[in-house]
Amino acid sequence: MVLKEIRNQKPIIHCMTNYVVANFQANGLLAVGASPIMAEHFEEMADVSKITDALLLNIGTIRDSLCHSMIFAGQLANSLNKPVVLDPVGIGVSTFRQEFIHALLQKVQFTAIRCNASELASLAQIDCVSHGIDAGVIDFSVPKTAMDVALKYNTIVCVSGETDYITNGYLLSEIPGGTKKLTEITGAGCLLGALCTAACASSKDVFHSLVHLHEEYKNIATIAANNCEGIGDFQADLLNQLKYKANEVLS
Ligand code: ATP
Ligand code: TZP
Ligand code: MG
Ligand code: MG
Repeated sequence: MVLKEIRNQKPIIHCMTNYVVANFQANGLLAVGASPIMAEHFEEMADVSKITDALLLNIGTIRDSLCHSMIFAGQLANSLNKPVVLDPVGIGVSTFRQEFIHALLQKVQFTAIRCNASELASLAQIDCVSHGIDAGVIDFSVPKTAMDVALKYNTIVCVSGETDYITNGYLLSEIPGGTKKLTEITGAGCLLGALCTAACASSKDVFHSLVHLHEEYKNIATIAANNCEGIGDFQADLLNQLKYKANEVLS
């Protein structure tokens, strides 16, 4: 249903994102009927915030100019009551990323934070060694920590992995399943973050929309994995399946 809502609403999604996945995110958003716009310059944030329905802040390849633009865009979206989603990619990798994200969390109210388990640990200031930008060994309770972070920042926390956890601090959904092939391509998490942003823009019941989105994403990925031998084909078929699913729920 969440994909139907996105298709009906056709939200314009402002993605401030990393250069690794920008194209994949744009194609994934188009596949479900949303309209992506990638825009970063500080001077255009005011105009862009007026014409977009939701904002994604993904710090995967963060740099100076983007820091200022992200804070400004986040505050503009807050003042216009438009949803803002944070993907704190690799927050634990550098002190710079940690300090930037903690500053951002003081200045911008997020509708949802989407992350992997190591990124969740950094948000909660729990010691956890990540594997570069990927999740490392997890020796803490992911659902409990996600609930704590959701309460602390008054937001919805979506943690991805073999099992996904979605919580607003009070309600908690666990979503098993999916395919390991999702871990073999870059951008599976970042695309999910872009789709979360579209879901936030398209539904009044954001929590349940995010739960359904995570379920549908795992299901779609499983279909794509069964269709494909290699990861190149898998990445392309993930986009195909997103579009098929979004169209199927329309009819
Ligand atoms: P990482 O940087 O650690 O790869 P990410 O930001 O790419 O994290 P993932 O945790 O890989 O995000 O999540 C992306 C998608 O992959 C989600 O739909 C998640 O449910 C799925 N996923 C991740 N790991 C597994 C797994 N072991 N089995 C099944 N699905 C998985
Ligand atoms: N380096 C910086 S951002 C990025 C890489 C490889 C993409 C990460 O995407 P994902 O969705 O977390 O795999
Ligand atoms: Mg991944
Ligand atoms: Mg990620």
